Amino acid sequence: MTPLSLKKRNANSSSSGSESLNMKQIQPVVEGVLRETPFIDVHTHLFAPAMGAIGLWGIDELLTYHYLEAELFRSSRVTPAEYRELAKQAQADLIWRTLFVENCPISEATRGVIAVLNAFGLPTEGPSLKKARAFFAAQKRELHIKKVFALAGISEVVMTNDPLDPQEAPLWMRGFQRHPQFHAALRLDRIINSWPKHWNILANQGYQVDEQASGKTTAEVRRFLSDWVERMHPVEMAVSLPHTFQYPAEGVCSKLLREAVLPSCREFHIPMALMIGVRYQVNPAIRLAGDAVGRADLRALENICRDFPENRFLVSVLSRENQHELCVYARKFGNLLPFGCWWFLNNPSIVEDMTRERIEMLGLSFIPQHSDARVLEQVIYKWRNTRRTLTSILAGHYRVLCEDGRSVTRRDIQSGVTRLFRSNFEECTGMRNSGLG
Ligand code: RAT
Ligand code: ZN
Repeated sequence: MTPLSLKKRNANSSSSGSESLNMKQIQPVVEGVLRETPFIDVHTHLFAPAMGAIGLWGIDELLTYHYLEAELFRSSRVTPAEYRELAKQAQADLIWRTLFVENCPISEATRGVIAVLNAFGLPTEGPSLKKARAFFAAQKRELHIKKVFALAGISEVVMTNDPLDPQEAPLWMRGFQRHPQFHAALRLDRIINSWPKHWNILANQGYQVDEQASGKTTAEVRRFLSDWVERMHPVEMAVSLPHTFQYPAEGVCSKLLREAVLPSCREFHIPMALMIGVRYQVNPAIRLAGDAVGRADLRALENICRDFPENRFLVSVLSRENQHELCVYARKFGNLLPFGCWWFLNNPSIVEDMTRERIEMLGLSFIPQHSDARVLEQVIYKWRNTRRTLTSILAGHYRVLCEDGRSVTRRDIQSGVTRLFRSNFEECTGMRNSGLG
């Protein structure tokens, strides 16, 4: 069902929402509030419509999502090299045949495609993708985005914007029509994680930097960041970090964080999103699908949160084994806001565990989920799944609160859901006050 806007919902609401709910009423009210509250999707790989072809959408992109490519190589004898030789439609056909026709699409990522097809009334079975291709080809981009956001129950998304990406950077340099529902995030992986491979791009643009990050380098990286903040108006800076990440440490990564990136975040009053725990390219043959996970030493996070008390940090960790520690650190540091069940964690069984623990330890002071969508229509299934999983979890927590002697109202539930899926992020980024984004 299409979520209503906040305004419309309030107008439709027959009661003030302040009456106590009985045990039986709690779950349906939670379900309704989750359905009707438009969420902010705080981390995606989607792009504003005016950014053109780098924004992925439609059935062929949905089927060649790297989560599904990883599954293809488990159920087919095709090699990664043979798969790469195929044109996009042939890759999509192969994945459809292998994972959806010859096998039952029961995994999380395959079921997602089914849910998207179903949301648009398209066939979910059979060998041919003809109808789906015709449907997506007929969509007008702007209108389609509106429809998709409404089906997903989201009001806006945060993109991932890499200033050193050879396809993306020229778009920002030229300028394009910004879209109010697509916020920028200044993503710094190439600078923070692989400076030796990228410093010369900055040097060629006239910044006085060197490979060792000596001399004027950190001041010049700050100048670079300042130029990009002006260009992008990002709601945050962001980086994904390996499971081996240490702070403080010898080397360029620590130095750039300490002397350039975090001071810039402070200067511009924007948070830093740290996504920790990737083991990059354990199988390079399958490219984007080839990253894995490793348990990180979160004392690095402890050191950062303590050493930079004026900075705000949005943090997601990839290893399941790190989740408890992350909650403990969030209890120690008010400048740390845990977000999302990232990547390999975005499966209902794990989301359920993590979310229960976060509520028990942090109340409502975290952001339960982001979609990480790379293909527009994925937000439909990813947010549907989140709402489904969250309904019983939240209802359960409100019911035990009731049992323990505190009445619960619709208003409590509405303000809780709004805090989790909107205002924690709005406050952390200051996006509503600053006009950024
Ligand atoms: O979930 C994903 O698609 C990953 O490949 C990554 O994009 C990860 O979310 C990231 O932002 O680095
Ligand atoms: Zn991502």
